[in-house]
Amino acid sequence: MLLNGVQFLRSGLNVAPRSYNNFRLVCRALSVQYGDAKSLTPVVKEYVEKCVELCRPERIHICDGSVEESKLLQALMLKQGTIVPLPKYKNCWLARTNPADVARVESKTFICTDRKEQTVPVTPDATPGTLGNWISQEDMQAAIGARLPGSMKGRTMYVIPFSMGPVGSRLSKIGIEITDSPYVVESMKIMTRAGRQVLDVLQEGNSQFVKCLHSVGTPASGVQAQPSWPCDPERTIILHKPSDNEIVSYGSGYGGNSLLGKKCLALRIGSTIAKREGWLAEHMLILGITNPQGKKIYVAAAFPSACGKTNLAMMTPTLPGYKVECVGDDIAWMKFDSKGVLRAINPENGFFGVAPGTSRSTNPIAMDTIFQNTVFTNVASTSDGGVYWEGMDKAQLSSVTVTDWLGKLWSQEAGRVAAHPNSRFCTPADQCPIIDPAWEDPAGVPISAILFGGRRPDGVPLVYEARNWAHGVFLGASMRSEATAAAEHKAKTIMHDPFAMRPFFGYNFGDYLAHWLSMEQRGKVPKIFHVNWFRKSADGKFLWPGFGDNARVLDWIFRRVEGEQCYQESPIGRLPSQGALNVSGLEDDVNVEELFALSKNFWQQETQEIEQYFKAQVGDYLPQPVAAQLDELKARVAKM
Ligand code: GTP
Ligand code: SPV
Ligand code: MN
Repeated sequence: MLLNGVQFLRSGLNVAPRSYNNFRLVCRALSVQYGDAKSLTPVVKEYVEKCVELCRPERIHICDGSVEESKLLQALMLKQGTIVPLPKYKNCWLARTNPADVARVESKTFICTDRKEQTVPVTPDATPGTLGNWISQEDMQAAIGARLPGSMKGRTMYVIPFSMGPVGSRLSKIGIEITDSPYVVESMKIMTRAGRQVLDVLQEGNSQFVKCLHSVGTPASGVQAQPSWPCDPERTIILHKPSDNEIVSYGSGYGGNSLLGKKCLALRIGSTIAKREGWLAEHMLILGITNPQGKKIYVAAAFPSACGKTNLAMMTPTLPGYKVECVGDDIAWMKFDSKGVLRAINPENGFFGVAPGTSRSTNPIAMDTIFQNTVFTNVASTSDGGVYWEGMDKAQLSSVTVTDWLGKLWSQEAGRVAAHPNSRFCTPADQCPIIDPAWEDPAGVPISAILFGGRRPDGVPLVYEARNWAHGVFLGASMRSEATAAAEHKAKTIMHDPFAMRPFFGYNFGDYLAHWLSMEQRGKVPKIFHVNWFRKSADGKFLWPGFGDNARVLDWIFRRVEGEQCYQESPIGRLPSQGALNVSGLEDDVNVEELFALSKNFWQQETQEIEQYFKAQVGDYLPQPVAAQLDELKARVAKM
């Protein structure tokens, strides 16, 4: 197929574009003429060619990952108005998106398999299903056919080779993201290991990679509401085809919709690879904690989006003698080693963290991380070249004017928020002052405990421990949490979010549960806990101070991992025994009794709700050991 006007820009160098008639020729010619193109393996070239034929870009840019390349892209985005500089900090930028493109769109996210039940449980009652959206091969092709042809017309197509996990590690996976958004390129260069070195690994015979095609698109009308942030919100769609390790995302430039290494590769496609290969790809932070005796363990924790992973991963313990170090804040890939130890890597290279609520008092470590080499999105800006969001120190506002995330002048009396609730910072992980020394260890870190949790204003105690592995799997399966701004759900309803993976499962949740249960046969499984920092009193106030004081909960968990008998049985699981939770030195009075109170009425309703959910959403796919855990819980609650 002949493609006119396809030009090639050698990445990082401001060389004059060359015209070719045929992209195949371009690739062949480049492999001779340009060093970078030579490093594209035949399979990568073939994929790039296919994308060119489909999307018809004006130019091609193969990313090398260099600083010079970033400078080039920043200059381009400045010119297009996509970003503005933040001169108060070093190499920091602010992007304001189209207000219709501010979060993940779960309703427009699909997994494509031959049969529906490979993607989601198919049950008579599941209308609609809430554990993912299935799409047929034909419908996926049609969706692509209706959107992608010519979608990059007039734009540059960027080819981003990236590694999820340390480059070359046995546990890492490679992706090639093709995108028409320079903002995505800059963000991917922070969030993943991207550039030349990844192509070298592919060249060394590891030809496997996940195909990630992304286009911000153009509305059917042909008119962009906000030219500085092109997108097509009406027709946004995010497609995954696990059998081909392929992702196609159209219409959104935001976060998990467009940075395809994150949720699309590391979780949705990742979970299907993990199932095949016998490991776990999870929506979990990883932290190292050292106790006052100098002993260190690693903990992984799954909380739904905007429920506290980044904050826990970087916390500053208020308990004397404890130290927390951060391995990752969002995703964990965990695999048993030959000795049966569960080892985890953080496949990411940066943090895409929620800005609102981040402050010196809640997360000083994040504040020490994010004010250099960072791209902020949808936060407010200040007239002295800085940023502002809800929860940040207000004292600084006395001497500046504030422009909100929509670009309008803002004041504290405005009666609206300055920053979008899902506004974020995108910042390199190695800038974190407490990044763990082993965070890039290709072997991963040993995991001693797994935490599940969510926003539960009522009924659920601060912490409890699973009785055994199957009970722990049941705790993950029955997780619920208040909806947040990370996706399009509006009301503050309590949603089921099993394993914090509801928006991220790559295959049938019933099979996922069976896979989790099978881990017990593969090695030494960690202890499992459920935590809830968000229980509220009758007057609507948080009962627990949270943040650094969550170290008090980690202390109890640490002692349980060490085998200390500091627990008592309860109908829902093991609670700290009387006085076992260290509350000494807490600044405010905490009503420990109310924090741990168990109500028979509440737990009867909760178990009924879980039963209903399993029946409607999981049906016959629910593994028997999980069903048995629910029956046992019901029986214990009945005796309360
Ligand atoms: P994603 O990046 O969307 O996956 O979110 P996350 O799980 O990393 O959530 P994050 O740590 O960014 O926290 C989200 C919001 O919850 C922020 O506004 C925090 O200030 C708030 N938060 C985090 N930890 C606590 C806590 O212990 N107590 C209370 N009350 N709020 C918290
Ligand atoms: C989440 O929503 O869980 C996130 C943010 O971590 S995003 O990358 O947009 O998915
Ligand atoms: Mn997340």
